[in-house]
Amino acid sequence: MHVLRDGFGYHVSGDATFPVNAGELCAKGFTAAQTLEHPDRLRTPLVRVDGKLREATWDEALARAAAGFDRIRAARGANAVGVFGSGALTNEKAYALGKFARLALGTSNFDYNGRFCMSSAAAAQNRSFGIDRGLPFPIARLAQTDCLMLAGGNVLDTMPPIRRYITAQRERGTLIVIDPRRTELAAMATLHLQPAPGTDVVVANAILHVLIAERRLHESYIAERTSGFESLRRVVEREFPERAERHCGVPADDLRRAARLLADAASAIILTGRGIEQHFNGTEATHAFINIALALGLAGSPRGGFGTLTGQGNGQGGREHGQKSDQLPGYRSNSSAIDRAALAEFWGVLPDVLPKPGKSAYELLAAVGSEVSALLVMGSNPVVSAPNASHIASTLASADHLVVCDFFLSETARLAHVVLPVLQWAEEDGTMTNLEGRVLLRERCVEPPLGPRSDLTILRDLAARLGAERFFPSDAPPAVFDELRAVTVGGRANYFGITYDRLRDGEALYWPCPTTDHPGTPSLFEDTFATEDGRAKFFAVEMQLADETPDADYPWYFTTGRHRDQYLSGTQTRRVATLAAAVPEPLAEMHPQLAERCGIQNGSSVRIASRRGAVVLRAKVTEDIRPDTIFAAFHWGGALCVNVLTSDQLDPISRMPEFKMCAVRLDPVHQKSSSGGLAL
Ligand SMILES: Nc1nc2c(c(=O)[nH]1)N[C@H]1C(S)=C(S)[C@@H](COP(=O)(O)OP(=O)(O)OC[C@H]3O[C@@H](n4cnc5c(=O)[nH]c(N)nc54)[C@H](O)[C@@H]3O)O[C@H]1N2
Ligand SMILES: Nc1nc2c(c(=O)[nH]1)N[C@H]1C(S)=C(S)[C@@H](COP(=O)(O)OP(=O)(O)OC[C@H]3O[C@@H](n4cnc5c(=O)[nH]c(N)nc54)[C@H](O)[C@@H]3O)O[C@H]1N2
Ligand SMILES: [Mo]
Repeated sequence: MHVLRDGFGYHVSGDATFPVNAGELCAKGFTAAQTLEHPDRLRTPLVRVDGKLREATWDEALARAAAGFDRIRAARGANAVGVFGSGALTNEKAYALGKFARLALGTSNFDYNGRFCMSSAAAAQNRSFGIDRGLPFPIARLAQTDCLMLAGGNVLDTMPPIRRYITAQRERGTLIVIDPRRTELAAMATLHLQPAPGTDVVVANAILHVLIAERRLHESYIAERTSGFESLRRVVEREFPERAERHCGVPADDLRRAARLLADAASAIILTGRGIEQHFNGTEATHAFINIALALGLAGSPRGGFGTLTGQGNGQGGREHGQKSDQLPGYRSNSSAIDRAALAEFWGVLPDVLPKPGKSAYELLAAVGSEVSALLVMGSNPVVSAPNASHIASTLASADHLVVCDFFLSETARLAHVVLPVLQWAEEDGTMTNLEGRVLLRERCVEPPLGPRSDLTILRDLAARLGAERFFPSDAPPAVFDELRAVTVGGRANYFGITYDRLRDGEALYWPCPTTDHPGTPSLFEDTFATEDGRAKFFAVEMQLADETPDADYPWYFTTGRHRDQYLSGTQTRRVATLAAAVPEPLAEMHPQLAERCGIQNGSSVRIASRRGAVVLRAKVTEDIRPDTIFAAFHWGGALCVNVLTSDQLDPISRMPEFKMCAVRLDPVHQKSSSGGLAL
């Protein structure tokens, strides 16, 4: 990526020599420079005095931030101080933030927004393969596969540069898309399965049922490379396509056709996205698709593979370096005594000093104001992006001490006691790890403005004020990366051989990369899986109903996702004029039959209510969605925040919230009614 400056400001362009995207950027990428000099950019720390945020010096703001943590820790114990991190952070920052939580604060209660993103995918891949790397193979393989199945991913909107791989794949073979909406991708597919939200386990099990019934399994692969197939077979043998059809609404013949398209192809790849993972049973849903990939002998084979599409900029690296309490840097586990001892030795502390796993992201946010009195937020805006958002807005508003590091005054920062303004992506160095497990160096390309500071500097300075100076010898990204590399030796995500110099030389380095002359590992699992016995594990999973499903009072499914021209909680993209003009508000997508039944016209206002809250949005009446389902994007706060509707039921394995299904009712809003309308 290049950033140039002319009389109109900064401009971003792609790097045509970079193989992953061949220089192609999405609308968010090439407009990203508009956030650098945006008038809303925070340039001075803010502190809350007499209920209001006012400007402060760095000294005052850091002193207040640290004093608040110290006071609460002394009064209520270290676990009363929480930390909430992000997949937007570089590897260096993710590592430093986890170290800060463990050693400067000593708390068990830290997690990050990736719990809302990749946790179900990660849990399932770890359990089945022993390692979680989004794609265990280079992304270019997508273009070379005869059959591609994408379950719950809308990649043409959420990863636009992937289009060239999908177009090439489509020219060569067949594409199966599983989505309650007919997205542009689904419209391109050979076969589009349109299940009711939250019923993907049924879809996958029925496909596997057909593969078993029609004897299309890869028997020798199952025998030699996997374990657990027999108990799965017993479960899946009951999942007749006709029975599945009754649960998920996908015609039985389409389920059969999906199985045959997969089995007939000489090579096949199965990918999952948030559509199947962000559910109370998202880990099991991911297993259901891994099961198909294993039954066909695809994972770790040149004939195909299984992968998940990583979300945020550093969604992959963000989950490898210890910014969540159940996991240690280098993708080590905090439940393993060996892993704890290795890290403790490296950091020069006794293993007992390392806090045990604490609360997961939603549980942590929900505990603020009660068990947790203080919170440090770095790189997230949970007031907009957490499920059951009005509840989270009220818990955060009741914090004794909320410190937010951001470059804009996000909805979350508005509630803070201390706001620390940070540098942006173009203004400092750092590494990110992409969805293929390939480490990228993002070098500083513009002069940092006066005022904001790096997250790394803030962590070092806070640590010094908390008496933990010796653990943070440097805030320079290369020095922090060198420490991270050394810590990962012996871990599953071994980065030791990856250096800034090698990355600058343009080497394509995929972890694990244990030595500086090691070429990295573009493809995993070719000979063995990373499980204890080297075999990939089948998991017998069955459809379960969520706590909440449509009923007489709340008769429709509501699901959420993204728009191509907005990003996550919208703090950045809502401030970019071209993007805000292209997509100024969330629309409630619904089928003409549903609209008619509820007395709603295209473009009119509709009140959507769940058991937790209500929003008024404008309706987009479209045939591209199931007649029992409403979809809206979650990029807005305030009166347009759709997360006030979503459910906070959590996946028992991954602790992922149920973002993709809740039960709602719909009522037309007459423009003059007292309940408001868009002006709310
Ligand atoms: N433009 C844009 N791009 C982004 C982002 C963004 O905010 N904006 N965010 C980034 C991040 S962090 C992430 S995690 C990725 C996410 O990337 P995706 O997973 O592709 O995105 P989503 O829109 O959340 O969900 C994908 C699809 O799942 C469908 N879906 C909803 N419920 C269900 C269900 O129950 N079953 C099935 N099978 N499908 C369902 C939705 O209709 C939607 O089309 O995108 C990344 N890219
Ligand atoms: N209903 C519904 N809700 C969802 C989802 C869904 O599909 N449906 N998806 C979930 C998913 S997958 C995700 S990833 C989450 C994400 O949701 P959030 O965690 O809220 O992510 P962002 O909107 O990217 O918030 C990042 C904030 O950090 C700031 N920021 C960016 N980079 C940096 C940095 O380097 N340092 C610091 N200090 N700040 C920075 C930005 O300005 C912004 O305010 O939303 C989740 N919420
Ligand atoms: Mo995400």
